[in-house]
Amino acid sequence: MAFLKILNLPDPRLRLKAQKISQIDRSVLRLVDDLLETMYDSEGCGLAANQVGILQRVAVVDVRYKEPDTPLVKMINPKILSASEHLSCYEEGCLSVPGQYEEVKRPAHVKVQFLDENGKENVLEAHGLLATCIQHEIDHLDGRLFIDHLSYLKKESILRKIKKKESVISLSK
Ligand code: QAP
Ligand code: CO
Repeated sequence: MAFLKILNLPDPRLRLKAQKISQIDRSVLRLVDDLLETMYDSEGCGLAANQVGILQRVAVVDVRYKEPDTPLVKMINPKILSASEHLSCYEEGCLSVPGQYEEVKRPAHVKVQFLDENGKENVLEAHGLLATCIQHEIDHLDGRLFIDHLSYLKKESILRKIKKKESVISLSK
């Protein structure tokens, strides 16, 4: 396993759509393991391949620290089959947008289909934080970030803070 470098906003690769996996070979299994290791080392609860610069439809989610009865989810080619009209609200963060957190409203229940590491098709019905986190990670695979769900003003405020941080870093170099 390996720890991969996580890309931060405004890296343009976070805005690209990841490609479907056509065959689950050793490199895909390795990517799943590396994503898990990178997520745990960074104390995250979800990570998508786009965030480490790999444009393939693979993502991992583990919210067991908060919801102990949920499964560790390793998703290849995930797809939302249905989403509830009822919404729920969670404070979200993102390893690619460090230090920024905002409440995001999303469907409270989702039915998601994906391939597991054995190439077996799974259908999972998720609610609570698990449902939110799964949607957040599938968004990454489509080049979307949680800040895209915020009001214009909240999103601009976060982007401004990131720009400010960047300019401070470039001055100190
Ligand atoms: C997505 O995000 C998520 O800013 C996963 O300094 C998070 O694991 C969905 C993290 C919350 C729903 C609710 C963020 C770690 C981790 C940071 C993460 C940070 C350190 C984010
Ligand atoms: Co994220």
